[in-house]
Amino acid sequence: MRRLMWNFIGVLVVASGTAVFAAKEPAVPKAKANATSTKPSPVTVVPAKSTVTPATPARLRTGQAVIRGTTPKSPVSGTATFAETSEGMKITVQVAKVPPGKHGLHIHEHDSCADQGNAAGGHYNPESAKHGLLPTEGFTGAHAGDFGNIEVGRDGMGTLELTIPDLSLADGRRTIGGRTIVLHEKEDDFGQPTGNAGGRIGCGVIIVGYDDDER
Ligand SMILES: [Cu+2]
Repeated sequence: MRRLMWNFIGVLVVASGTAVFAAKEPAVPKAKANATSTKPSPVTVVPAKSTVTPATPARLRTGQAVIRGTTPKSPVSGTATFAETSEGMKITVQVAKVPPGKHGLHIHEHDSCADQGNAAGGHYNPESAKHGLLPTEGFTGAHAGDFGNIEVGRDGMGTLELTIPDLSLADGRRTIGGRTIVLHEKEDDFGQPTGNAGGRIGCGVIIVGYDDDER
C-alpha cells in the first residue's frame, strides 16, 4: 500500500513536472514572437531611407598611354594618364631615358605609333585652329592637343602636369581617347604650323577606361 502511494506521488510529480515544462515551452516562442514583432517596424524604415540615396554618379573616364620609343633600339619610355574631373581633364605625363632639354608634346589624330610615329598623323586639331600652347591660348589659339613642352632633366626624366577644361576622352567636341600622345625630338617653339619640334621619338596610344573599373 505504501509502495502504491509513493508510486502515485511519483506519477503526480512527473505529471506536474511535465505540466510545468509544458506550460513553460509555449512561453518561449511567445517571447521570440514578441522579439521579432518589435524588430520589423524599424527594419521597414531602412529601405525607405535607402531609396533616397541612389543618385547615380556620373561615370568619369580615365585614359592611359604607354609611351615607347619609335625605333626598335630607342630606350625612351614613359606613361601618360588622363582623368576626367569636375575641373577638366587632368593630364600627367612622365618620361624616362629622354635626352635632356625641352621636348614638344602633343596629341596627334590617329591611333597608331607605327612607322616611327608617322602613323600617328598630324596634330589633333578639330577646330582648325593655329598651332599654339593650349593651357594659355585655349582652343581658339591652339590645337586641342598642344600641350607645349615637357622639360627633361640630366637624369633623362621629365614630368608634365596639366588640367585642361572642356577636353574629353570619349564624347563631345574634343575627344582624345584612341588617339596618340607624341613626344618630339626637339623643343616646340610654337612656330607654324606645328612648332618645329622635329622627329617623333616617343609615342603611345591613349586607351580609355573608367574610374570604377579600378580594382
Ligand atoms: Cu606633335
